[in-house]
Amino acid sequence: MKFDLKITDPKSKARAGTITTDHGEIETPIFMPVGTVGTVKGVHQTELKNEINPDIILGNTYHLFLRPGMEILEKAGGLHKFMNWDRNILTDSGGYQVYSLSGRRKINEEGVKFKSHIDGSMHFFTPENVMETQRTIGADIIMAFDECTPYPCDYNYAKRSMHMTHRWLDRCINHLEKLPFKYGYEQTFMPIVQGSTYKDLRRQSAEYIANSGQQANAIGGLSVGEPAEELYAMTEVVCEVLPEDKPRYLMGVGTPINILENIALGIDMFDCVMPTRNARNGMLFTAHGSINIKNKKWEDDFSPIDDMGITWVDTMYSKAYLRHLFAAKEMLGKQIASIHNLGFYVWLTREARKHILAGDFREWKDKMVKQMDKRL
Ligand code: PRF
Repeated sequence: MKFDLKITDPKSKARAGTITTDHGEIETPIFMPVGTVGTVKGVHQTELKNEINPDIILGNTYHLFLRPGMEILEKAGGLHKFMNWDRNILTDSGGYQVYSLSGRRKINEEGVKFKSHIDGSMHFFTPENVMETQRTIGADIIMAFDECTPYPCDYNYAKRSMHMTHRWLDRCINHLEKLPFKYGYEQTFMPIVQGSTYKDLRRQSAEYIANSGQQANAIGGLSVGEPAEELYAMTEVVCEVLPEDKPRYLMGVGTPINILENIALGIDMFDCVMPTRNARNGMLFTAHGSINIKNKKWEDDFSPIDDMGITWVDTMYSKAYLRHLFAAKEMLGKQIASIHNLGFYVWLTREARKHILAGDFREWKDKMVKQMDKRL
């Protein structure tokens, strides 16, 4: 992987860059649509590629490990071939997904024992076997196995957990050295900063992660219920420590406003289920605020879903029609809303990049944050 930092914004810490991998270029800042089980929910690969047009999507080790399982993915020749996606893929390690299984998992120094949400079977993830699994899935970027702490989190727990995440990182790195790439292209490994909402722990963790000398770095443990101010405060201290010349990925963030504010603090990569999950519940994001399409007020509004939207669904269908599809519980409604929201998120990060390159990012960001903070 190569990262060219093209420009940094003089009035904020925003950056524009290009990551190059064996599956092509990723222009940053970037939003990565989430494709948990090898599908971006409700969106065909052709629509994803031609309409939404992201340079990279996400997959999840936890889900793919349980189903279809590693035997099938290995036979398929990896996830790219299995799902017919020839651009970049990043896989999360399962650190967050098993954390979300609270009550169905047990963490100790060795790893995490958990119960499958599918059939109740028991499994054990360790830093070592998660690296093996990610080799088999074959994403271009693979994540360290970490513990994502809850919010709020007791200081001593956060500290102990952070140190364990650091020890797990060393185990991931040691083990990866013994595991060759499986499919003829390179995989870039990303370590993850933890430390809950404590500045001293965040700084310490960022130093540990930076010193591990990997080609890109991630920040985890945020967007787990803390107020936005705490999220921004943590991003800020971590970005002061992480090296400038490597990409920074803020995991699982967030709303369109969270994304712009974190770009201003120096983040390059984002992912979140919000655009697709909220779409399935009838919530649309636009440049002028969010829309609950199930609301009665849209019943006879025959204007386009979003006349500024970048995808064909935005002007093809009216708000009244989309509202009707949700009322009738038709699956096309969820599909249209998913395409719209993903198109909007990808557009937003592309626009941010344009404004960083043009030198007016701060002004544009402040205007957009105000505009998007509305319910239409
Ligand atoms: N760790 C991992 N994946 C994640 C997170 C984390 O802390 C988060 C935090 N919001 C999202 N996804 N491995």
